[in-house]
Amino acid sequence: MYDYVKKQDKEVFEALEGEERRQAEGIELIPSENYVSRAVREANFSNLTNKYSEGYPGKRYYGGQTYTDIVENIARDRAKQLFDCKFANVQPHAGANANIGLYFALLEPGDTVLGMDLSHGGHLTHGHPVTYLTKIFRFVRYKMKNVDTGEIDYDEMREVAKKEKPKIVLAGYSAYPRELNYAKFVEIAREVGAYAVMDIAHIAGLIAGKAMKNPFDAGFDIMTTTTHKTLRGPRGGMILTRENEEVAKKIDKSIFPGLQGGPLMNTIAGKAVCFGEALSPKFKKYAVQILKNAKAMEEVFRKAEIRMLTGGTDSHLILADVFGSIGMPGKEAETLLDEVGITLNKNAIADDTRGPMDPSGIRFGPPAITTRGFKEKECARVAELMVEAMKNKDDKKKLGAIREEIRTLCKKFPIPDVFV
Ligand code: DSN
Repeated sequence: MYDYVKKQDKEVFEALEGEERRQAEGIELIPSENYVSRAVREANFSNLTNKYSEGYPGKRYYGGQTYTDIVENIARDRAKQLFDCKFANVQPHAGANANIGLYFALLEPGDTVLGMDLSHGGHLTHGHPVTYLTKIFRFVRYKMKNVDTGEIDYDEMREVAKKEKPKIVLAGYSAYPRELNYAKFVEIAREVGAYAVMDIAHIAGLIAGKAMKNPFDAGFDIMTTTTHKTLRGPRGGMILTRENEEVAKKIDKSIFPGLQGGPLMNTIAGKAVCFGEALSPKFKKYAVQILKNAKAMEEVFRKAEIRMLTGGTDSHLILADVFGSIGMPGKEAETLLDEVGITLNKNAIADDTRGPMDPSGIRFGPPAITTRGFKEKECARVAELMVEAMKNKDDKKKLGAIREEIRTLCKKFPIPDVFV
């Protein structure tokens, strides 16, 4: 690995080697991260990185597209099969581009989007005031009714929808651990003549692996996603349209030439390989195991009496109020756990009284360690070690022992190369 970088560029080589070591010897609990297979890595670093392919298969602006067309068609076909829909655009460079491209496809400047309140788990690209999107579109909000159960306030959502007349009713989140009542979203969207859209970035792998429900089955019109989280592909985005061809055409035009230039064909090859893996029976087992592992971690936190937002999880992530429960701010927990070899992220909790750079919570989950082969027992142990470390933050000896145990666990479960 990295032979040519090693010969040519020592500085970059050392950083790459360091990251290889960090990933191999540490426990990755950021719920939006994962490991890709060697096949996905190879496709992603293939010489398709040399190719310009503006346009879509069969309709490109440059010559030499025999193989790019093959690769993009495979990616699109597999995506459609995975998520049971008629149209797929696999060109968005990222989840953010997928969402931005979608807004521009369906909205005029000044139009309204109804999305999850950002402090209750929504995402930057769902209309955070720091994004340029808010200079162009209006974003209005719904929230959880009860932060201890995660129940969404669907009555409030309906009221806001009737009053504000959104063109998009947007479901989806980056820090909300429960499954939604998809039928309610569709019902409210239909009542006000809006598109029902779900950003499935976090749970795409769980939907593809049939461990969670597919929002298309409840009638959602469009789904946007990243491909690198639970779906376990290369970094990138995608937009799926259930059946409306006119909408799918608008989306294609919006992504190219509206928003992006040449697609990253090497990444699209990685997506194609990842979607092939996700269609395999092994992937279904993987998706189901993520949910079991998250439950095992939830149980340990419950016993340790650390408050979890929404009371726990139905998915791959847990949001814990460590400041409220043990007086440790999220940032301190993130740093402390990093030192013992456990990576996760500090995270705001619903209606957090602390600032976003030093919030009350931590967000974590088992998608990456499940790829390593961890089952409930190992995941529960990792959660126990997290609690032990946080409750013994000044005991250097104890923290050293935890670091050693993490290293041993990682050696026992090396990052695999082959997933199918
Ligand atoms: N940064 C991603 C996450 O971690 O949830 C969302 O874009």
